[in-house]
Amino acid sequence: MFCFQCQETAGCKGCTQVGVCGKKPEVAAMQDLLIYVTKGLSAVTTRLRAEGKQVAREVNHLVTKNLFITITNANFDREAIIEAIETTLKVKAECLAKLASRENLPEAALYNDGRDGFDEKAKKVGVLATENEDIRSLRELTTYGLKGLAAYVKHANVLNQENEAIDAFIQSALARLLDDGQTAEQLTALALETGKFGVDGMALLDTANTQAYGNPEVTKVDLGVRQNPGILISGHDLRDLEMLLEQTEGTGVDVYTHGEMLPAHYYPKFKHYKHFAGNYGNAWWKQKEEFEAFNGPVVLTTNCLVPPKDSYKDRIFTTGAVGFPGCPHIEAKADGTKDFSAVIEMAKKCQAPKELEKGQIVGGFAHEQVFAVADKVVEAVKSGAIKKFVVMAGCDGRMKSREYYAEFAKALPKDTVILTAGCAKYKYIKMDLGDIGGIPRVLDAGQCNDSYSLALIALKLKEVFGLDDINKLPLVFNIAWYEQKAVIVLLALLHLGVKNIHLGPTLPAFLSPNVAKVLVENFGIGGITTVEDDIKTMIG
Ligand code: SF4
Ligand code: SF3
Repeated sequence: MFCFQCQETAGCKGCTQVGVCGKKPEVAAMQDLLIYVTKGLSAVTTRLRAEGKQVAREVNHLVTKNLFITITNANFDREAIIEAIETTLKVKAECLAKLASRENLPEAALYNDGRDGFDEKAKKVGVLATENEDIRSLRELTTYGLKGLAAYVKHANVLNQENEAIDAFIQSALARLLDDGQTAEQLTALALETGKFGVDGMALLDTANTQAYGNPEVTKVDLGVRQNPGILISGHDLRDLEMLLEQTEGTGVDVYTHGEMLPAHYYPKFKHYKHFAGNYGNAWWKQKEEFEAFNGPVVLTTNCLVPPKDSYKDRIFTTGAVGFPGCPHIEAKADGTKDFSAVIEMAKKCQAPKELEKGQIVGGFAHEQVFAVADKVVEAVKSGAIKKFVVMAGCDGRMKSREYYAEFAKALPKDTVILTAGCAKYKYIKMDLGDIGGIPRVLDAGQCNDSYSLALIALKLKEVFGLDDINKLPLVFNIAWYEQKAVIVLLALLHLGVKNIHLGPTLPAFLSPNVAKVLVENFGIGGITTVEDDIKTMIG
């Protein structure tokens, strides 16, 4: 196996024996093949569109789901991935039959085999199949951005928001990644274009979430537990949460969020559920201890799943793109609804969660909420009460080096405000960093995709201050990344013209020296050093 798509990749180079995430070689192989056949399908659908023919919505959804399945910590179930490959080959054959011409289609578009041949084929189509390291780097940078984008589009789709232009782009980009004729310049342009669609994808999801559940508002979220048995729901899918809340109402079972589901508490619609109890625990990587202590069933709606310990494995349920062998998977029915009754029945027989902590945290500073207090914010900047905003969005992770982010937040001068989104916030959101004239020093916009909100806030500030360039704002970016959703957020920020982003705790292993050089020279992207030095360079 060879995988270097996440920040924790072995030795900062690549996982070759087994994933640091727990992904086994036989799973990695099927993920490689799934990406290959999805690219093949995309070459066919892109040709269909060129011939003026329609591509069914279900095919678009299949492409995004396939990409989502291969995101770090989403799916460890080889059999489920094999089934996705078989489905994709079947759909591809149907699409091929509609084509007027198959001329010059890439090999992946025509590949067809049974499962007995999958392992042999997988050996030839992984990341290392591209020999030139710069081309490989650009191809993977784009692929990972597309995976993140696909995840966000999928969440929007389940809330009935569609954007055919984004799907067409994802597929044409995947098709171009098969094309050996693409130069480094063309692939660089493709990576940056992916960022444009990243903005569109996050906007689509923002519309989906806010239309369905209202605009996030400032909210205090309980960290303690109640007396009833509970269900813990993790991941990013708000529609899954909604169905779970509906189905648990009146059952005597409470619902708690974990990790990236925390921001659900900020949406008005979910506040109506009295049994929506609070947030339990921290970011994904602490789940082994926290799921154990929770006592009740846990529903994983997306990444990040850590291979579960036997002690609580029988309480893990997966849904959507997530999978783990031996854990029941809740499939959506034809109308998109899901039946969580098995989870609820299990919860009723479980003890209430063990309390890990008490208190509350505050969040809900997405675009509308911040726009509502824009005058106050602008005043604070003009008076000098706020000297700088520091965007610390992104992911958390288990590496010791990530303590940097907790220390950095603590060391920031008191006249700075942290803007955050994603699970990176768990490094500092429970610290009492105070406020500036009533404005909390940590403003949490929501999930990683709500980085879109942070971008809108920055654009609004640019407008209010009459600036012609977002980089003239008193705003610095110190982003923590882990998986591929952070890659699309990064590409989206580059598309919006943001320069001098600091990316840590390490730069992606998939950036070759030459590609890294291009990003440094054109966008001023840099890593992190020590808290002390970075405070000096970023804050001054
Ligand atoms: Fe390694 Fe990350 Fe790939 Fe897992 S996702 S195999 S940890 S690079
Ligand atoms: Fe976290 Fe996995 Fe990235 Fe959505 S849940 S930010 S790491």
